[in-house]
Amino acid sequence: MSQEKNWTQLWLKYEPKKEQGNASFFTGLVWKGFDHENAIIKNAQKELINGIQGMLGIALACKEEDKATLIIEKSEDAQIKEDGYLLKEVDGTLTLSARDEKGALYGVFHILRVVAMEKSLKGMDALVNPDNPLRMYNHWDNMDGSIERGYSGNSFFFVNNEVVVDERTVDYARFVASIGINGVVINNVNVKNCATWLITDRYFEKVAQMAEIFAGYGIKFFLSLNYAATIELGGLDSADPLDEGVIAWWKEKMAEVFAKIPNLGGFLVKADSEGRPGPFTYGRTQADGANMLADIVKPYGGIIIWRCFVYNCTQDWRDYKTDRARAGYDSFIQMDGDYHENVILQIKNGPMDFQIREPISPLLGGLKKTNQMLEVQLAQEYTGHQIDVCYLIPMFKEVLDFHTYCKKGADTVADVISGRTLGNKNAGIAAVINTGNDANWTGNDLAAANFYGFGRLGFTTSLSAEEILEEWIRLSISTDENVIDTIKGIMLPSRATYEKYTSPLGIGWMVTPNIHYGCSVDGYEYSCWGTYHRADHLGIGVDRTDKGTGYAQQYYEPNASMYNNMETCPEELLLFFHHVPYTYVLKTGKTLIQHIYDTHFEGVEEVEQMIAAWDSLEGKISADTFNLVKVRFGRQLYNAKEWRDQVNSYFFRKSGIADEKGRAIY
Ligand code: GCW
Repeated sequence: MSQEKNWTQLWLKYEPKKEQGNASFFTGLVWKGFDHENAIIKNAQKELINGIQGMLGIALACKEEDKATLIIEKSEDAQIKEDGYLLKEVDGTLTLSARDEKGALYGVFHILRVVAMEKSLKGMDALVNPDNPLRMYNHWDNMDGSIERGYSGNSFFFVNNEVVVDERTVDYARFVASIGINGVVINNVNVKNCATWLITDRYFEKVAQMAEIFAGYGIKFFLSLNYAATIELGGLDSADPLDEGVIAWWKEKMAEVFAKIPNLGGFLVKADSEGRPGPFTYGRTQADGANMLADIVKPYGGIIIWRCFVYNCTQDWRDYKTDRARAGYDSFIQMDGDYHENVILQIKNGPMDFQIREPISPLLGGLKKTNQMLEVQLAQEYTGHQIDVCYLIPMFKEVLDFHTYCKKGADTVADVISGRTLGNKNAGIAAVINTGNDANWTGNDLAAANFYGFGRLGFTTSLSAEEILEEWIRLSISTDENVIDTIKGIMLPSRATYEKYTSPLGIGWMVTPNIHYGCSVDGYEYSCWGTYHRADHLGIGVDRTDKGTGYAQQYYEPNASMYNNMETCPEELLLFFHHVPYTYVLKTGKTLIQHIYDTHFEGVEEVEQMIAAWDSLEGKISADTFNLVKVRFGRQLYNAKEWRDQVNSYFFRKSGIADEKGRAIY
């Protein structure tokens, strides 16, 4: 941490490193074909110099060509795609070839990463093209400084309804660029109050400054838009997407906004969702709304990212027909093919809302003619608030690997969102980020693995969750093998552990309403949110088969039949799709009720093991990290025990069936 900064440098620490034979590559640097005045190139050069100075103590200088040991060149090589690079070592010279400035920047970060991990650059031969065209972070930051679902302090973008641009903005841009992120939405999708005014001259100056900093790191700047701005800003009485007056207002507004914010990539829109206005209010479709805005931003190269999180949040719990899980698909599928080329539909990974376990949204790949983007959540809203450790990359891997059966040979979610399925460019992956102005950025130091990992995964989808985790540990915590193994042992299974002590077999939602931390089995059972477990004295689960809500039929075959049948439904999702008797025997030979008891006891035991493993790191890692995480582990254990005892007692009381092992249930 540099002296004047009260925040850490995460995975870009640039502290002294073992040289591993790498020093010889940094005696003579030669740039070829790139413009030295280009902001991205300047930043790449600065990063390289600082990094190599910090890690190897070498003052990297530009030399004549015959003394080159590191060449960074602009290349037309067809195998190198947009944002991609080729890194190759031949006879002691390392060459980084890139098609564009961003590729050069990403390649520089690759070099720095290898040095920081204390690995060797010798024999390097890596062609790295990004898998996803758009790789975005979505901030849910409010202009008063609060963060919706933020667990790491306040916003570093906004304070007291003002936009903040400072050294931290620059560090943020460096961090996200270093992991390949190329788009950032800075404000909450729930656009209210001052945030509606971000597209006015009240904020243009600061917003444009931030956008320019981002541009220097290859990051497009995006804003969340208030769909009803015509009313709230424009003084019109409508936001009807087909209304001439509404269209004219937006045309004038967008001309102004794109002129004032040159690096603007476009907008993210949450409409007709959770009280936000939208086209449905005017009897129009989601496509009408998205296309209207998209047509208007098109001349400026802008895109409209339109969220699909549309559902009835005023449901009656007595109603067994309405199924929130169906809503996204039902609201968007009919218009497949009607969305214009610069609209991207952004779809949450699951049909409900970022639970620890959900099936993959059937809209992903369900749409066959529409640009799609996957939305995941790093902010641990339902997965432990960055108090509990929950490494989420394994879950995102499952999502990406899922076969939708939308197209032979290119049907995984990864295929769909990368553009491989449809051959489209407007596609990609977005995450609701888990950062705030805490010194360590993510509240729990270990939650930074998700911050780091999402970017790496978005760039290179084939990386395994373990590889990504190991990189992050080496860069952020220690290169000591013993430490690495210990932290891997804690974090790799942490999602499974969290799942064990919380809600069983895909049912979700047994959380404290509103805050979403801690157990409340019936907290949402009689609510308006469409989030029910339907437990009675005989069994639990929601019938989403063809005899129930019909949600399973939203998938292509063979998925539809697989989910429809209790015997073939993957057991981790059993209660999502079926209402199952407590006495039903699972593939393990255990009854459902015994499975619930066992997993809840195991979950707590696993947290205890994690804590013992963490304690063994005392003195081997930074004391700050050790102590901070230790405190959170204490809170996690308390939380896990509450979950265990409340869930087990609840089902014991409902079912009257005792635990076979006679453990304490209340
Ligand atoms: O899960 C819900 C959250 C809301 C959030 C919403 C969304 C930004 O509880 O806080 O609003 O999802 O994704 O729009």
